[in-house]
Amino acid sequence: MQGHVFFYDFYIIIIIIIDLYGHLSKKSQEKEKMAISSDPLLSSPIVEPVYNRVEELKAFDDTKTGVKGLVDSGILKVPKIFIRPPNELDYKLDSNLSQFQIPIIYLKGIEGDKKTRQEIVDRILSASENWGFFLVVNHGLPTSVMEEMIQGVFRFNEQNDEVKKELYSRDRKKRVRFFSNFDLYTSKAANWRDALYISMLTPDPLDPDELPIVCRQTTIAYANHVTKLGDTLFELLSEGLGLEANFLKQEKCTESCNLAYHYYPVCPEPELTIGTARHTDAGFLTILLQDSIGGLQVLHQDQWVDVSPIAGSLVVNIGDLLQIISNDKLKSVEHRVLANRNGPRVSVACFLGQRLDKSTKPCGPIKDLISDETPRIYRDILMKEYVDHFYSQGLDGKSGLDYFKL
Ligand SMILES: O=C(O)CCC(=O)C(=O)O
Repeated sequence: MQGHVFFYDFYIIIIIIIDLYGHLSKKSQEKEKMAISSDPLLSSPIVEPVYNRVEELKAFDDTKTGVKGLVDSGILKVPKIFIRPPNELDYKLDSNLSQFQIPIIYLKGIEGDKKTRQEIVDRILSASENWGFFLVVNHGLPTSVMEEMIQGVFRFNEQNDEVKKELYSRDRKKRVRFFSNFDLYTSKAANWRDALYISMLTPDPLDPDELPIVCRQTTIAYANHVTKLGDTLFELLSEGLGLEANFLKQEKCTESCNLAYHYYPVCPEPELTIGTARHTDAGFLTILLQDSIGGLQVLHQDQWVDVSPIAGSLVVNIGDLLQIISNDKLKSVEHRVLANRNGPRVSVACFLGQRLDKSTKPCGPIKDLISDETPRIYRDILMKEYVDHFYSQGLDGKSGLDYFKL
């Protein structure tokens, strides 16, 4: 009997110890979990003992399949490397509040009578001074070329990963390369987009065989048309600035035509990240083709204004270097692209400017635009110097203009 009682007591003590241990370990697990899930930035309550951003960026980069690769793998949460800082997560609040409408300019008639041309020049100048952005219609690019270009970007991104991986590179010397986030390792948060970058240079045309076969013909056709439009816009801008029509062209503003084919995959939590962070463009002029999804916004009078897609139109914006040489008359304005649940979205940006590799002539404010009333604002700089500065800063709204002010 005594032996039985002793055994029973011993049994009770063991049960209490096990229970106590279980309770304590559950408590400590809960504590650990709470410590982690109390972070408002975490999109998922998964226990992550240590977050090593550089390692995660590297792991993402090593996949060579970009953001689309993540989406294809079935993720339902935005990984932490893409999550914007808390103070930048309020973009829904400052979007679409305004009644502003980006200027739309009809280019039909530029070759006609002087009066019509002058009216178009005046509108372009006013839009470039006040908005830095405008839409053009009747611009001469055939609708079929624009549609085929959009389809070409889809075809490139939606082909087999192994083909894209061969082009994946961060080497800026390569004239054709695929990558995700040129500033991946320096930005505060990665952008929800991938890009194919193609550098068409004058007078060294790209060997067409270097272009991905799925968008080869369409790229050649599109680049021909868009650089012609670039020439026309530089003529109209030159006239608007009171210069000879061929002034900006002679400054070799269309020597380099860099095409960026952007692909914005569908995003499961668009409110936590962004498609393209706010930035200004580094070159002279950008001509952008976008599909019908939307998401591009421009900062105007401190408000983000939608650049809603209009069928057949192209978006034009002034880059930093044109602001510099126009001595601040033309404005390079911040813009961004929201991530979205609809889509995917694609766009094609054509950045026009001087060549980086061969341009040894420094550029600075045009002499005719400097006067006692409008004194020189910037020092002379090399295109390469400016673009290197842009790459070292990355996106995120740190315009290089201040850096080059006198
Ligand atoms: O995709 C867009 O609509 C804009 C892209 C952009 O801002 C850029 O390429 O600089």
